[in-house]
Amino acid sequence: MTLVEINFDGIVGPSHNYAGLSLGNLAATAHAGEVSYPRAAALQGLAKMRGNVARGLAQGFIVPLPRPNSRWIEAISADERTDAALVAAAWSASSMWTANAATVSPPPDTADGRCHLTAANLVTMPHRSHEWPDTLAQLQVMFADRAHFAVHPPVPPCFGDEGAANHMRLTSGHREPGVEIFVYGRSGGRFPARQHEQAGRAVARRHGLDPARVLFVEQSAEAIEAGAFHNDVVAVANERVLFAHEKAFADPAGTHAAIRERFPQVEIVEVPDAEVSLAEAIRTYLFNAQLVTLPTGEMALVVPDECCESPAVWGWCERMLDGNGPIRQVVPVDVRQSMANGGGPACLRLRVVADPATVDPRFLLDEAKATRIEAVIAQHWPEQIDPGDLGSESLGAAVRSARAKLLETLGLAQLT
Ligand code: SUG
Repeated sequence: MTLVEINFDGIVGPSHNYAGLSLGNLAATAHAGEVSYPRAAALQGLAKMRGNVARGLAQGFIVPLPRPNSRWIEAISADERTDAALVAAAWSASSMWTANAATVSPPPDTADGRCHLTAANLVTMPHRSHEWPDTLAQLQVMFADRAHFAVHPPVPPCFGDEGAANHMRLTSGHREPGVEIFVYGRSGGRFPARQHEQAGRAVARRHGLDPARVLFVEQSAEAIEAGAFHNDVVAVANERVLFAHEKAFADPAGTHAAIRERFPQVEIVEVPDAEVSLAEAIRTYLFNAQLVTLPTGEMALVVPDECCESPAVWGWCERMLDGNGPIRQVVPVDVRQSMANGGGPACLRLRVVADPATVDPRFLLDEAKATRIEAVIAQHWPEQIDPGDLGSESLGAAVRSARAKLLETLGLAQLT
């Protein structure tokens, strides 16, 4: 068994649009009503994946879910079909942010030595609440090898669960046992707290995690209030490193102490608010970065281009690189179409520690397959969508047929 971290990116779907559906997600709200560019969005996402393949990292993907979701819209009464927000919810390409697809516990952490995945219920936002049945079905195909994977349905909908976006893992190496940190928010503020504490606890139990190597940490209310609707907007972990904003957690000192107690080797790279304000961190998505270990053993931070354009953020990155901290490279990528909906490089990927040989190979990416996917996107993805077009029959047909072409190319017609 060769366990490695595989990043499964969401291929941006052909219905990518800006409908302003996520209260508390400041970027999505600010861009509501703008024209989107699905083809450019999907090509940006694919270029990010290719960059990581070129860096020697294992890369996979998750295909877009069927949109518009006719099953869901048919469950809604005829009158409501004319409600623009419900129509937009049925058309949303939000499954592209695969960090919200599931929570993943790698084999070294679980009681039965399998990799456990629990699909997220995403109940807080209506447009995301109908993702899970198709996500679950796809995960079951991707990880059909029952000797190595256990794929679970979501936790009960009374507990909002947004998946890996609120989950971090610290370990001396991906194939070693880790400490899993489940971050949750408390409701009562201006914006919804999308991750419920009990959801994390239920996931930890069903994954068979050792209670001595699990932590439940409260996200700071100030961070949620400032637009950090998921913890991965203000913190990210990779192997022994935790990279976080000073105001990410409700009790930073207590959180650091609890982490050190369970994992003394941790290196905490904390960005002070005085150097990069919470608002600037959220605007640029510095923490919604992919913190990855390169084949050389060095760590790189794959950040959105927006970080380079911020004097405060880029200045901080340069000072970090001048020092002798554990993060040795900062790699900017252009994912602007996704960023405008509040989704950075880290939102676009689900991390799974597994032996690639045990994963359905149709979901693994190499350069030749990237070229085939690129051709389908270039030929079939709509060039642009005005939110006023959502609901149109001709656009619906174009979106369905674009997805069908992709599935056909990948040998995944069974997901139709
Ligand atoms: O759930 N945006 C997504 C962004 C998800 C980012 N994921 C992570 N942080 N892991 C969300 O808020 C906007 C859709 C719209 O408004 O049309 C949206 O769903």
